[in-house]
Amino acid sequence: MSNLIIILGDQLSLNISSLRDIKRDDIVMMAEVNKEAKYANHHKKKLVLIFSAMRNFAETLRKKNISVSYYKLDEFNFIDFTQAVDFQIKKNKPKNIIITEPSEYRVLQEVKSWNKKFNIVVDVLGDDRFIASHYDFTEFTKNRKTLLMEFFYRRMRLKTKLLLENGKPVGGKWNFDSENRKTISPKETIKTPKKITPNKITLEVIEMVKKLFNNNFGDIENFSYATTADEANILFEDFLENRLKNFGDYQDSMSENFVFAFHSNIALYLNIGLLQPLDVCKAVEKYYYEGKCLINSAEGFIRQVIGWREYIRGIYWFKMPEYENLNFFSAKNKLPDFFWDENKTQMNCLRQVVKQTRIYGYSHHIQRLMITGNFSLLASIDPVEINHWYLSVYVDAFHWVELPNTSGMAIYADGGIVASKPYAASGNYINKMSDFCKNCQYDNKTNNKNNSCPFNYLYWNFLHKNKKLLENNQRLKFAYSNLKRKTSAELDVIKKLSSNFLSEIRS
Ligand code: DLZ
Ligand code: SF4
Repeated sequence: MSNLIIILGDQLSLNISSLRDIKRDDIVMMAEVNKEAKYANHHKKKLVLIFSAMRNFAETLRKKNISVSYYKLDEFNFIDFTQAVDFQIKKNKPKNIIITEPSEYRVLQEVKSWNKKFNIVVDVLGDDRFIASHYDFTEFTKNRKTLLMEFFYRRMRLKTKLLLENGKPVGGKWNFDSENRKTISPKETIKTPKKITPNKITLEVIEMVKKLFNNNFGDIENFSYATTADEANILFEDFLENRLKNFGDYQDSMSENFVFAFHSNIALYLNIGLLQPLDVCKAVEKYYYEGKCLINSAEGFIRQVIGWREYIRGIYWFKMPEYENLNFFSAKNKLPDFFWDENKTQMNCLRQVVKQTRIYGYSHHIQRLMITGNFSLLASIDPVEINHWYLSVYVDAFHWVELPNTSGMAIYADGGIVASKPYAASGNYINKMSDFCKNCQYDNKTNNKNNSCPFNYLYWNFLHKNKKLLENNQRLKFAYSNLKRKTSAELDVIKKLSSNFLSEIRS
């Protein structure tokens, strides 16, 4: 009797554990299902990416003489994975089910129900495409007062031996974050990333998404992302050759004039399995050793992949399911409409970021953290609403990576598990790190006028409102000593402007 191997939409890697011991008569099942397609208002390009990459992966398996049962959404219209599995079991009567552990809590619960429901052995294998196992992360958490990323990252450097010489970090320190903060001069020329021409499968999926998901967020036009491992490698090579060199210096910089800047934009491929974390890090390390980039670029890139990405996944599994409901500031405001339509705000920074997001399903990490995230923090947006937004609009967003990045890093809803302080900032920071303010109708220099930059008064309002919760945080000492210098008359104006602004976006 054959086994049924299930491959999920973010498990598109030939080296995945579920395929490792595949036998000749085993059958692979892949299914496009309504529940996954509809649990968020997924960006149209995200749906195209996932369905096309799934269909392309099925073809790759078939070329290796593996039998694949593939269920398209517009042909089978299955409700969820369980309905697809039920159909498959009735058709093939497999001995066992084999599956690599789903990356998301919700899906794992569904998989766990199959043993009882179908009276079948379900073999859930670990996902060793990640560098840290669940065991590694639990070991890291033992006897620790805080779970900050830095110490976890050092363990990952030791484990992978990346940028390590005789057990010591290359360049003399572990972290070059302080050298990642230059702003890009308008004179700088940046080669725009290579584009992939959609293949036949992608064109077919585009038509399906237009038909079934026409009202979802985002533009579907000009889809040029990779949908196979070979194509993703072409795009990664393009980053290595043309952008890695400057990535370190400028990774925090933001501008109206560029979208991807010197970023790699490979999270979407890592997260669905078209690229492997260790492979991309080794390629970057090689570039550094060959003298083709400086340490701040190589270390900055590797930190994002083996440090931050793995750490976020560790936090997700360590803290779920409670993590989803955390709301440290009891934030309750609704997400403003302009998060879905940039024309509904005059705040140029938000306008630009939402516009890029609508077109590409992408904005880089500082835009996510310091523009949309910072705004949501200062404006007390309900964590459920802002998490749903991030999960929907970014092509790389999956629950395991989106939730801790948003609730932990961007809006501090977890009360300091991930971040050592809330990343609250006034318009001053945005003005320093971007060119958004020069084309904005709001005045970045003041916080007490009707046309003052809303980030300015919302920032002081936030600190004032949450004084009890935050004033003992050592990293906010400077901010609170500045707040103390404000007169009560100044604070009254700040509170009034904030309340007016918030009541406007609430309605
Ligand atoms: C995000 C997504 C979407 C939109 N659709 C599917 C799908 O139809 N079939 C599938 O196997 N996976 C899909 N995914 C990815 C899943 O939501 C989820 O992230 C993974 O299955 C891991 O838990
Ligand atoms: Fe954003 Fe304020 Fe700058 Fe306008 S002035 S772009 S609202 S930070």
